[in-house]
Amino acid sequence: MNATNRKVMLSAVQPSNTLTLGNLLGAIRNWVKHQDDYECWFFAVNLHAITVRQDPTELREQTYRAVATYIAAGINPEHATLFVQSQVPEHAELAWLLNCYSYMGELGRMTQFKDKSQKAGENIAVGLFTYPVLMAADILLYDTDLVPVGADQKQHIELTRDIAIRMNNLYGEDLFRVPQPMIAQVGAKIMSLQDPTAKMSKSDPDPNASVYLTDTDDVIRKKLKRAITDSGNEITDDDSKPGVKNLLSIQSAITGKPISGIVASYAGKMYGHLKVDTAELVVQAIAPLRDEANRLYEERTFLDQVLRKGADRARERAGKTLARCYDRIGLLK
Ligand code: AQP
Repeated sequence: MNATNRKVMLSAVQPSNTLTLGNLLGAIRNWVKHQDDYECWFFAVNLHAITVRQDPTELREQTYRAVATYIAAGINPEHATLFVQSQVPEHAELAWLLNCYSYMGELGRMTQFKDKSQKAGENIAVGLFTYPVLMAADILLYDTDLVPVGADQKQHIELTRDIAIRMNNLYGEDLFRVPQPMIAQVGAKIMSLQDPTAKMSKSDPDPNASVYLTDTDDVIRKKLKRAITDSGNEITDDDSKPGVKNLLSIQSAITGKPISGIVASYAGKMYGHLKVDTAELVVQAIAPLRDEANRLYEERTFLDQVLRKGADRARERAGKTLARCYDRIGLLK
């Protein structure tokens, strides 16, 4: 336990493009829900974002936009510590140490690396391979107990646990706290609107595949109307109908209603009804957040103040963990 006697929760999103409905339902909404129950650390992982090529101006702007989105979604920077990864150099420093205790074989088994390296073509950055090690450093620096993530990140948390346990065995059980993933029952995996067998991803080159948190109401309605379903017409929660299933789980994640009840309410109705209703629910969920994020995004002095305060707090905590590691490993500081 920490000074406040609350468990520690930590989570982050990459500012690699505008955040999506998947990031909101799979991650940020859960942060907001739990921010008063835990000691919270939420940040934008811009060092992770550069594992694939980024335009510098875009990266800077998307980082501000991500932070504005967290606050607009309801994260209170007075309660949770909000920061940007590159402003806390301890993350990169611990990542190097952890690299020396991580194995090529275990990193090669990460499904996200397999997916992303396929898309990267011939020149795959080493950083894409070691990305989960930086993520382990992000988590272990803050004595984290819980990491709320979408289902896609579960494997990376398991790797973090393996590295922490390995180093604790070598250097003492109190070196790292071993974290747990926290995966929501619904909304854990929102799928692409154009290929419902693939995850909705902010870096998907097809803009119609994702609902971005900056999309206007009309754009949201158009994207949902064009969402790929199948040639059938009965609305059921069936694995053979991934497009329909995705729309049902989006509705369930937004309203909190069980999928069975939503399916029952569509008896005798067509896919068109499901798409229109889902679009309206998504508009209601995104519109106020988008408008507030747009306003905050222009308030650079305020955002910089929040981030400076956040980075100071983060460095204080992270510095202690890093000093402990240097000492145990035998590195002069
Ligand atoms: N489709 C999704 N459904 C539910 N949760 C999701 N998350 C991402 N996509 C979905 C959750 O959002 C958090 C932040 O993810 P990230 O930005 O660190 O990286 P990611 O998982 O690789 O997300 P993207 O959108 O697919 O990013 P790109 O395209 O840049 O790689 C995590 O908790 C994740 O589970």
